[in-house]
Amino acid sequence: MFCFQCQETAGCTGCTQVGVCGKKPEVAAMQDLLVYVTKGLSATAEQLRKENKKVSRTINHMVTTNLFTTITNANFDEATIIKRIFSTLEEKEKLLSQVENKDALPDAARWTSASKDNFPEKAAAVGVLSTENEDIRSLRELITYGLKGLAAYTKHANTLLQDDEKLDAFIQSSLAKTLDNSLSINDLVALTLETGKYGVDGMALLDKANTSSYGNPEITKVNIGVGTRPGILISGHDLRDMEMLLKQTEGTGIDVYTHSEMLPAHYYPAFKKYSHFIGNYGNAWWKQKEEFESFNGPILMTTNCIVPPKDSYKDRLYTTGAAGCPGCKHIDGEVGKEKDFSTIIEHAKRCAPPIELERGEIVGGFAHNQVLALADTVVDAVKSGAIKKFVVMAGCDGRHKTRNYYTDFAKALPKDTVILTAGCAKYKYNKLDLGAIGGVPRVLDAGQCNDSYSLAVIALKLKEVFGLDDINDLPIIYNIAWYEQKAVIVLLALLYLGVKNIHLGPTLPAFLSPNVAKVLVENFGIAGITTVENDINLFFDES
Ligand code: SF4
Ligand code: SF3
Repeated sequence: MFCFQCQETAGCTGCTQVGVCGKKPEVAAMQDLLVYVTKGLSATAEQLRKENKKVSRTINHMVTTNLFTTITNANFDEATIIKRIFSTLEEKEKLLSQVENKDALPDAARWTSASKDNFPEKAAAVGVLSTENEDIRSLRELITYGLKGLAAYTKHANTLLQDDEKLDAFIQSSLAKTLDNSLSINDLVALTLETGKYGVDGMALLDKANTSSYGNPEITKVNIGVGTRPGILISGHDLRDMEMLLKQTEGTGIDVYTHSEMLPAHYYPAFKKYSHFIGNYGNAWWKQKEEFESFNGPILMTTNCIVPPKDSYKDRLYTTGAAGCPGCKHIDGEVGKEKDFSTIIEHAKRCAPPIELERGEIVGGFAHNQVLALADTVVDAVKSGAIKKFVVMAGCDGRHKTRNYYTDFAKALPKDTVILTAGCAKYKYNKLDLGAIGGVPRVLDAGQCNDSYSLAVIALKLKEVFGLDDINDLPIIYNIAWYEQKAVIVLLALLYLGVKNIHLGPTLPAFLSPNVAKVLVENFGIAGITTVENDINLFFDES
């Protein structure tokens, strides 16, 4: 196997024996093949569009679900991935029969196999290392990972019945371009930036889907303690699953808690009416081995990040959507239909209540609508000098000790700074008592990683309010933590919006070749992180 798509890749170069995430070589191989056949399906769909034929929503959803399945920590189940490869090949054959100019298609569109016995050999031939030129490989992977993140956000929007054909067509044509040997480095750099543009569109679509379904997030105090009844813990990013679970558990005597990236569900008005929606249990995804153990009840993983579970609670772990884990029960669903969570609810009734980890409250809900409602207060605080800088610390959390940098960095920030966050990166500092400035908390949590979109909307609004021509003239520092591929699309979206000098850590992506890294450094001022002391000096001397 060879995988280097996430920040925790072995030795900062690539996982070759087994994933640091727990991904086994056979699963890695089937993921590589699923990406390949999805590219083949996309190239075929792209050709059909060129021939003015319609591509169905089923195909669009298949592409996004397949890509989502291969995101870090989303799906460890080889059998599910093989099933997806077969159904993708089947759909592709149907499309292929409608293509007039088959000569225009790449090998990936022509390859098929009726038996899975051929899969390992093909997978070995089409993995990341099959592109020999390291710069082309780097750009192809950067684009593919950005598209994986974009596909995940698109799928969430699709689940809430929001589709954007242009977005799907872009995802598919770009996947096809990653197979095209005639594209130059410059072409691929341009495609990388275009991916960022669609990243903004994808996050905007999801924002519309979430807020039109559940209202605009508002300032909310979230309980981090526990109740006395058995509970179900729900994690991941899918708000439609959240809604269905809350509805189906109402009046059953079962409480519902969020974990990790599902915490922002508490900020939505539509979910506040459920009295059995108790609070958030625990921390970011990587602490689940201890926290799922002590939760005592069943856990529903709607998306990444899954840590392959311990036997002691494996029977309590359920997956749905693109998520999957061998030995865990999967709840199927269809867009527009209600899923049936009754097995999980019945399971919860047999369980003990959760063990208390902590007590208290955390505050969040500072997505664009809420922050813009506070705009006068915020602008006055900036004008009076009470707030000197905003520090965007959005992104992902992870298990490596080096990430304690972000806790120390948050603590070391001058008291006249405000942290803008989104994603599970927040768990590194959202329980610190960092205080408030004129009633505005010093940590403003917009929501999930996709709500980084909110941070961009806020920045653009501030630019307008202060009458600036350039987003980079705002008193905003970007010190972003990344881990998986959703953070890649967030990064590309920020680059597209013209944001410069983003610091990315705890390490730069292994998939950036020295030349590609140089392009990002020279054109966008992308940089890594060093020590808290150095970085604080750097950020606060710059102005
Ligand atoms: Fe390694 Fe990350 Fe790939 Fe898992 S997802 S195999 S940790 S690079
Ligand atoms: Fe976290 Fe996986 Fe990225 Fe949505 S849950 S931010 S790491």
